[in-house]
Amino acid sequence: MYELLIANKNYSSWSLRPWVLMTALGIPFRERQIPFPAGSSYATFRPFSPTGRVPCLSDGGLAVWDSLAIVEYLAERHPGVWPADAEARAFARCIAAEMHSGFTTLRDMCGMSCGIRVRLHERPAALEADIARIGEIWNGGLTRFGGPFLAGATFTAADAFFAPVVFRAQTYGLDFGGASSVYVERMLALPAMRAWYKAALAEPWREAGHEAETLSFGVLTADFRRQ
Ligand SMILES: N[C@@H](CCC(=O)N[C@@H](CS)C(=O)NCC(=O)O)C(=O)O
Repeated sequence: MYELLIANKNYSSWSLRPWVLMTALGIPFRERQIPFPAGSSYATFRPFSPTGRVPCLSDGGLAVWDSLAIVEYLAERHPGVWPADAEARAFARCIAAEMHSGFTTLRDMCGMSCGIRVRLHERPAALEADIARIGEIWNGGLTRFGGPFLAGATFTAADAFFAPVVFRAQTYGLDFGGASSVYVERMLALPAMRAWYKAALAEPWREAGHEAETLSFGVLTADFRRQ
């Protein structure tokens, strides 16, 4: 059986992608969760992951690291990872790749922290540009392929890649315009997303670096995590 190495569900946006995809698609796997240590996590993850980062999928003795490579590995073995329709599949791959390599301001200023709510101090132009582009992607996909997911009728890797943005929308009160708030609600209601969120709230761990980074960009307005 696959084993998926992940870190804290509260913080680890990259871990969320393959986890939510495999859970939503019913691909069986065993979860190995190792919380972020204080400071550098390289030594902690390196025994299991060649980059010293998470996520990392283990299939027998084979390690597959990096969320995009994991998704492609799974796509070779399981139906439904990418849309069946060629046009929708091209779109899904484009937006997943765009998410994978872009949106650095959103990532930096709005780190994923599922269980808290934050009011940002400011929204600089670069953040507004990331928000506008995500709105364009989401509304474009929903319109072009008819929804209810980004590339059509079924949840695919495209939705998995934007799942961390859905939690960021909830944490930071971000609105991506048009039908995006309906998409956010739909994603938050998915059983796989609810399971991740519930587990994130129950985690006892806090990592000082993640906490400090989030609070450098905004004010904490609520904390629903186990105290
Ligand atoms: N491109 C990688 C990024 C993985 C990544 O940066 N993961 C974070 C956790 S969300 C990590 O392991 N950080 C530990 C570190 O940077 O030391 C992927 O898609 O899997």
